[in-house]
Amino acid sequence: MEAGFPRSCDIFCSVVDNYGDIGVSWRLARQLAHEHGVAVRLWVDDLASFARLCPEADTALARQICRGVEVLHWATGRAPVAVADLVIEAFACKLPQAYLEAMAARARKPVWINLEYLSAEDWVEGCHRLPSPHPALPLTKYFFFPGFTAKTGGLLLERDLLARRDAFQAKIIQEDSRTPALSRGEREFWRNLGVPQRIEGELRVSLFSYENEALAALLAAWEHGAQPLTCLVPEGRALPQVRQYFGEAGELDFSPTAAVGLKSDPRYARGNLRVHVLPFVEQEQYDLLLWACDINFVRGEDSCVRAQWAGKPFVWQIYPQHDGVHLAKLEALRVRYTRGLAPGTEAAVRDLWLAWNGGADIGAAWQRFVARRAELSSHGLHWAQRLAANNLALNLLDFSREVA
Ligand code: TRH
Repeated sequence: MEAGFPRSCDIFCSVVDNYGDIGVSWRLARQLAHEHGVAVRLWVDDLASFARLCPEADTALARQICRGVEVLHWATGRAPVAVADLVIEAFACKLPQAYLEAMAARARKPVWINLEYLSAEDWVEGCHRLPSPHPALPLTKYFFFPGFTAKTGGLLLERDLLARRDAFQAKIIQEDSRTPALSRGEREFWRNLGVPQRIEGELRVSLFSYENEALAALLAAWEHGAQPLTCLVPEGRALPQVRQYFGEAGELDFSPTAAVGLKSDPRYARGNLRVHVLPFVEQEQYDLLLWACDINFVRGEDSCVRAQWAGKPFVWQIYPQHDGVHLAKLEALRVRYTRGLAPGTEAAVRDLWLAWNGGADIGAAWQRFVARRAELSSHGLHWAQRLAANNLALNLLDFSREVA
């Protein structure tokens, strides 16, 4: 198959819950368009969720161009359009029947991919690239699994991300200075966000999570801890608990400032803990937050991957499922990620991840985790480097050429 294939791609995304589905779809869409010159159409059924990630999007428009990607409101009853070379249904969303029929009618059949959820479990290798013939139409769908090993589809990683991260994090050498030597990028980032610069000896933590039973105990451990700690909480599901911890009630107003589009307000302080609430920012800005913090609490799928690219120690709250199967998934990543670490460090990660996902005694687990921060920081950079060898967008394009 020629190198220029595929020239066009339709990504279909049905937003089930939260921001992970559209977060991954939007990231993939931009990568295919910007880095590989593919004409991408992103079909999304919930433009309001999309607009959280792409603030310039107009939720009233059925069709618009956002950052080089054609974004279409995937409304039921919409007339079929010309079928693309590559068709991706994100997370097993169901393609419209009319579109499927148009795919089948095309002389040269499009490559049809079901992009699956991310898991570090072993079974993924056996399911990645499996074909699934359509029961009635002359079409074959292929399962494409992101993952952490060479036999999976890999992870979404922008071409220049790690270089940008390194440039952002590069420390300025400051002789005779007692304050931490931050890079200019980092200093500007905090200034734009309205968050004070670090104070001596401070630990800076980002906290993106679902409602979490362990949150109050974690905040208490930080409040009473020996080290000053600044916690940055993006607006969202954890916020009511944070506010409750500080004895607040009522609605918050998140009107962004016109100048920078970011405003950090309100803030809380007690003991050694300061908390700043951040508005939900664009994905690129969220990356900067992960790069600028010492430790990141992340959730779901995409923010968990971004924390791994950040190379900093991270704590993952997995998306909970009724039957508890998520715990096996949590353990699978924990085992892969901690392989090769000193036993005490491995145990520290295990204990904190478990405590954060429904276990007990998070205060003690936090102390042990923080004590291992130096080892986890250098490990995180190596881990990111290792994962970077398996790039999902490249693999997807190679696979499309192979099966076309
Ligand atoms: O929002 P999530 O909880 O999404 C989840 C998971 O994807 C889960 O696997 C899925 O089954 C469930 O939804 C339905 O967490 P996730 O995956 O981290 O997605 C959040 C996205 O939001 C991610 O792309 C990062 C982005 N983000 C921003 O762009 N700005 C922000 O300020 C923050 C906090 C996040």
